[in-house]
Amino acid sequence: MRHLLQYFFLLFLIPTISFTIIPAVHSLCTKDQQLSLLHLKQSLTPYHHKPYSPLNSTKVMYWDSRTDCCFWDGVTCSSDGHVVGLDLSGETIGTGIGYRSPIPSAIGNLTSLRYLDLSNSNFTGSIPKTMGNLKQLVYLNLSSNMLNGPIDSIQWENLVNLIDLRLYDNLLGGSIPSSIFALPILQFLLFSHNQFSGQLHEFSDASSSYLLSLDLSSNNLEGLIPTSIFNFHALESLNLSSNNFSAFPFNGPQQLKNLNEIDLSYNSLLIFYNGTTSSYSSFPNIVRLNLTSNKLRTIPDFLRYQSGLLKLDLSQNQIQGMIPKWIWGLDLFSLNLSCNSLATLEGPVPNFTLVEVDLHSNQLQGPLPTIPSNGGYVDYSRNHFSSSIPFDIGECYFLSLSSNTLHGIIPRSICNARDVQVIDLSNNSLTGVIPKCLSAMPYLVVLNLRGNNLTGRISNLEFGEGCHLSTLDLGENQIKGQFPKSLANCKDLEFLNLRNNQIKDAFPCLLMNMTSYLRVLSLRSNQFYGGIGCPNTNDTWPNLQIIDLAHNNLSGEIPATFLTTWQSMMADVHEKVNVLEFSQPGGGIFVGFSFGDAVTVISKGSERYLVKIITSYTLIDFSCNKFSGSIPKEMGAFKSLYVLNLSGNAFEGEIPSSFGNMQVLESLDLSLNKLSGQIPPQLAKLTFLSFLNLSYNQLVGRIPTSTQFSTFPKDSFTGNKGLWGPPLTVDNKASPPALNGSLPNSGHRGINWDLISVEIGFTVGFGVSVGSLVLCKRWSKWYYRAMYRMVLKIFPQLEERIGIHRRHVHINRRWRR
Ligand SMILES: *[C@@H]1O[C@H](CO)[C@@H](O)[C@H](O)[C@H]1NC(C)=O
Ligand SMILES: *[C@@H]1O[C@H](CO)[C@@H](O)[C@H](O)[C@H]1NC(C)=O
Ligand SMILES: *[C@@H]1O[C@H](CO)[C@@H](O)[C@H](O)[C@H]1NC(C)=O
Ligand SMILES: *[C@@H]1O[C@H](CO)[C@@H](O)[C@H](O)[C@H]1NC(C)=O
Ligand SMILES: *[C@@H]1O[C@H](CO)[C@@H](O)[C@H](O)[C@H]1NC(C)=O
Ligand SMILES: *[C@@H]1O[C@H](CO)[C@@H](O)[C@H](O)[C@H]1NC(C)=O
Ligand SMILES: *[C@@H]1O[C@H](CO)[C@@H](O)[C@H](O)[C@H]1NC(C)=O
Ligand SMILES: *[C@@H]1O[C@H](CO)[C@@H](O)[C@H](O)[C@H]1NC(C)=O
Ligand SMILES: *[C@@H]1O[C@H](CO)[C@@H](O)[C@H](O)[C@H]1NC(C)=O
Ligand SMILES: *[C@@H]1O[C@H](CO)[C@@H](O)[C@H](O)[C@H]1NC(C)=O
Ligand SMILES: *[C@@H]1O[C@H](CO)[C@@H](O)[C@H](O)[C@H]1NC(C)=O
Ligand SMILES: CC(=O)N[C@H]1CO[C@H](CO)[C@@H](O)[C@@H]1O
Repeated sequence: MRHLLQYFFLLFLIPTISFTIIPAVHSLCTKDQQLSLLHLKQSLTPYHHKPYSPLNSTKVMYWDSRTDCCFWDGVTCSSDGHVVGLDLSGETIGTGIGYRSPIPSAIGNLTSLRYLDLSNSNFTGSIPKTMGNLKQLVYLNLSSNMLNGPIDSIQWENLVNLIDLRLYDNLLGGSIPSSIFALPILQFLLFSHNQFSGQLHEFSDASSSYLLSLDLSSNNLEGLIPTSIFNFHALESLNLSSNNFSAFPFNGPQQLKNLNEIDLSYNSLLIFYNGTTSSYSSFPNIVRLNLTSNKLRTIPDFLRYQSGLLKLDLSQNQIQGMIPKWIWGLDLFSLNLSCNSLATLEGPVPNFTLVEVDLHSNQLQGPLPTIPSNGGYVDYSRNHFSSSIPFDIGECYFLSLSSNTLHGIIPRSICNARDVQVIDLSNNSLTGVIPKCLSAMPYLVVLNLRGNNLTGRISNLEFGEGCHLSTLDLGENQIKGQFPKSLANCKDLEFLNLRNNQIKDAFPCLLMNMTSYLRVLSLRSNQFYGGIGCPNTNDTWPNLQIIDLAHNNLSGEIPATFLTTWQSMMADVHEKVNVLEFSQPGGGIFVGFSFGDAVTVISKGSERYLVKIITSYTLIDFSCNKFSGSIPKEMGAFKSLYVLNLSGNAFEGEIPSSFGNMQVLESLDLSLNKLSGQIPPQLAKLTFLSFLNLSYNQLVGRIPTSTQFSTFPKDSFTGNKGLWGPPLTVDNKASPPALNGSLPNSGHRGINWDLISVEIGFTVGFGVSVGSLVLCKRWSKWYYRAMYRMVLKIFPQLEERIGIHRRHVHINRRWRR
């Protein structure tokens, strides 16, 4: 700040001149300056090119040789008629049809320029050497173009007046010339998101530098960070994130009194080098230190002297062993040690003041550490903690204890956290009943108690009028009772999983009345009975993507009206892609879960897993019930459905030929019904179909011939009376064979739908399976709120995105700022 003030004059006066004082006097522009600008304009418009359209240019296209150049938009003159400022940012003048312009070297003729902003204008090519002529330059902003090539042929050392140099978000490469770091008054050096490579050399003249902010993030720099980085005595923020640096220096002259923030995340840091115990206390006293995603094996010991530290992120390293006791005494605001291999806590954890503490995905054992009394965000999930949940739970808005081996009951005191938005206690061994007060928490958005041993009656839960739940997951417990009617108050519900319980009730038609947001509904493996036709409802589930009613006692016909509003399953896959690309809701949050991450996961070899989740993301499973009547032909409209399972019911009649329209169907199981007639030849059009089971019906006729059908095993067709042709029978083309069908017997190989469900990530809930892919990636905090809202929308198309990978990486790049 001190230095900012010191340069107040330069910093603020010049823009003032540029935009207010300028053309007070008529006809100021000197002839040579006017010519230089016209020359510039001309070099931006090659003769074979039409002039700029108003959409591309709001400034240059109106430059008119008959008027004074000091009146031209984007141009600023000094009182003696020299052009001192040129602001063409956002003009996108660099773009043409099949043509992109470099920055004209004529720019070097405007030698009085002090302010030059050509940012965000789609310039390509390398930065012209003549830039080195602009000795008066104070600001230079060439950010967000497509400039490439090395920058070391420019005589940077000439630009002795430069205060602010922004080259970020280009494609510039090569090494960063040392001469830039030696510029005497330079304060801002922002070079992120380029392709600079190589090692940084010692900063020889750093001690006379006024550098405040150094951002070299997202490049390809590597090696040791030189000790002389500590010579930039005015430095306030240092961002070296997303490179391949291997070590950060420890000691130095230690003059960095203003340094607040060091971001070293996403590098390959193994050590802080040249540290000795005696020098620990002389490391600059910083406020925020980000070391996420490096290769550290221990918690750096010098941190214990960092009394001013508020935010410390050591997640995604390879830290083993013990969490030292001193870390709780640091008075941090936020501590992230997630995704390491930490095994123990040194001594009992004292009452600490942390507001955000994230220990997830380690191997920590023993009793749960304290849940801080004023905790905001507490994540102890994915460890081996093995106690009961403490009774003195404080206030927090996010509490995850999932995937440990916690036992005992859920204490009622959990409801003391009045403001809590997310509670995740899933995958533990909790017993007892769900405290009724949980259903009355006013701000609760996510309640996940899946995979415990909870008992009691769900009907006891009373969801209040102001219910905000978007996710309720009580699956895989031993809950009894009737479907809670009060759930009708939860109008925002998107995800409801009650699978594998003992709930006994008629189909909950109230879900149809209330929740047009519903995306996922699983009532699988309970005792729901009766028909699923719901009179007196509007039948509106436009967003539904997964409905799993399998293994119940549901009966009757599937009314066509039940299906006709499931627009999400009917959407053209391409339509959906467009929606996603151009109208993301809550764009801000999206940045946290960037597609870049997902794509990275893929490139690191988890293809199968991820793709499986993605491509199976819309699902209808009505298997193992007592549904009867014919299969509604309306199902054929589900153009984006991936999995359809109607097996083990009493469906009769023919397979609707409209099924041929389910373009992306991957898995179709109609086995163990009473279907008759021929297999519609239209099914041969289902080119993505990789699993088909029509066995044990009463189908007749020749199996359609197609390359797709020939890949299915015999088992797909057995148990049908009159079915013939390959793969069932040798194709002698002469006559249908004798009956080959028989009733199901012990030899029948049923499909293990549980397994398949696991594979599509539903048994474990899409949150977790998707989560585990990204959990140890960039973020986890937005996991619930962002994920649940968006991932379901995104994932079916992600595969397509991967196809056009490059474009998205690009979009991503721009989002990240
Ligand atoms: C501008 O500079 C170019 C070379 O960069 C030179 O050829 C040209 O004559 C100069 N034009 C004016 C108007 O000074
Ligand atoms: C920049 O150029 C690219 C390629 O010519 C074009 O697709 C893009 O729309 C341009 N950007 C702007 C902001 O004009
Ligand atoms: C370019 O950088 C200058 C100097 O820092 C700044 O004033 C200007 O706002 C920047 N332009 C854009 C479009 O960000
Ligand atoms: C450092 O740069 C990265 C990537 O450019 C950015 O995501 C991050 O927010 C920056 N860190 C700080 C502390 O500004
Ligand atoms: C990072 O540097 C290490 C050596 O320090 C090298 O083995 C590795 O390949 C580099 N990684 C990338 C992505 O450049
Ligand atoms: C850092 O340590 C290396 C050897 O490990 C040594 O050569 C170098 O001089 C040390 N630098 C400083 C500044 O202490
Ligand atoms: C590192 O952490 C800081 C907060 O301490 C944050 O501002 C920054 O964005 C993080 N960097 C990255 C690359 O996420
Ligand atoms: C921690 O806080 C609890 C209740 O707030 C208190 O009973 C206990 O004595 C405290 N422990 C320590 C070590 O201060
Ligand atoms: C639930 O309890 C039963 C016996 O009561 C036990 O066999 C089972 O392992 C428990 N399940 C979990 C997830 O703790
Ligand atoms: C749905 O709402 C309508 C009108 O409010 C009501 O008549 C009907 O009983 C409701 N149906 C169910 C199943 O709750
Ligand atoms: C059905 O929709 C209409 C308007 O679309 C609405 O007025 C009515 O309340 C809805 N009925 C139910 C039961 O939700
Ligand atoms: C020269 C140039 O960039 N022309 C583009 C101006 O914008 C219109 C419409 O956006 C494009 O069609 C031109 O190609």
